[in-house]
Amino acid sequence: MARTVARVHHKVMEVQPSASNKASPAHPQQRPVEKDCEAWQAWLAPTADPQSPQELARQFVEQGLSVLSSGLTAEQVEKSHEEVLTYYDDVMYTLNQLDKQEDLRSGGFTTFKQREEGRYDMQVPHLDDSAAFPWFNEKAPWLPVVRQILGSDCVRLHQACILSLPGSTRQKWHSDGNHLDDAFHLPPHCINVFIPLVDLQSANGPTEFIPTSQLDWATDTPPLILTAKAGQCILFDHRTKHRGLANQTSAARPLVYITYSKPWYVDLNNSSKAGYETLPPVKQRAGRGEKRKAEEDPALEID
Ligand SMILES: O=C(O)CCC(=O)C(=O)O
Repeated sequence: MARTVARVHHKVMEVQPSASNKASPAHPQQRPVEKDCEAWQAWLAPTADPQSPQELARQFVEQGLSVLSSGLTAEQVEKSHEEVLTYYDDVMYTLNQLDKQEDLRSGGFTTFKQREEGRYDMQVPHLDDSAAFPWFNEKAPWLPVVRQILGSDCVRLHQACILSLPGSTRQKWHSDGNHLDDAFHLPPHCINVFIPLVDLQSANGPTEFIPTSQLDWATDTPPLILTAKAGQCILFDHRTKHRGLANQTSAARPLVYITYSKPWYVDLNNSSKAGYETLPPVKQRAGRGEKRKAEEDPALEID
């Protein structure tokens, strides 16, 4: 078989280290294509059943990503959104109380990291609670697609939320994991599912992907910005090139992600705790949920 894959590309070997963070040298003339999930699927396979696990797995293997438009319900999104932002507020409150804001700015903690200014990668403990959040656990609507791609013995490696705050900037292009072989293109071994908890639009910084880059890192396929609705799911191969865009709005953009892999895979890059302190016990503020609602809706009165 012909060599189709370039070596090792992952978070710790990001490309495009341009000082000004301008367009990637790998895609100098390529304007991104912006599509909502349904439009992208209709373009990929106008006659296929867009939600069937088989068709989504086929698109995933071909493109390096696929979308499940019927993801979480509005109620599930709302409860998850509230949990994520409340947890973020509690962590910030705790760090302020302990005067540990500087530790966060210099990288963060094992379970709460600062990726770049204003972009946090935080494990939200309660989301692992199957009784409270079954849709992120054994009732996750994307599981049939994940199993179709990785096999029925696949395992869940990790769950967290990327919170991109107003003013966060565009990331560098990167992938989340390496190819496992230098010479042969192997089937997917690790995938991420992104579940935005707000509607994604150009202004609040959706994730930009390079379809087919899991096959060829230097492909000239134009970048794709999927303006997924809250609760729709984007599944992508760990080897697919992507980056989060800048959040130019005044609202946070939370995006839950869950990583699944073949049972034998150990994700050394993303699971490393080396160099990070443990997050101190998180203190809950009095009236936490009510306080946030009141901030969002000044007409709402609280005691
Ligand atoms: O924020 C995003 O849209 C993507 C984040 C991401 O890819 C990362 O932090 O590795």
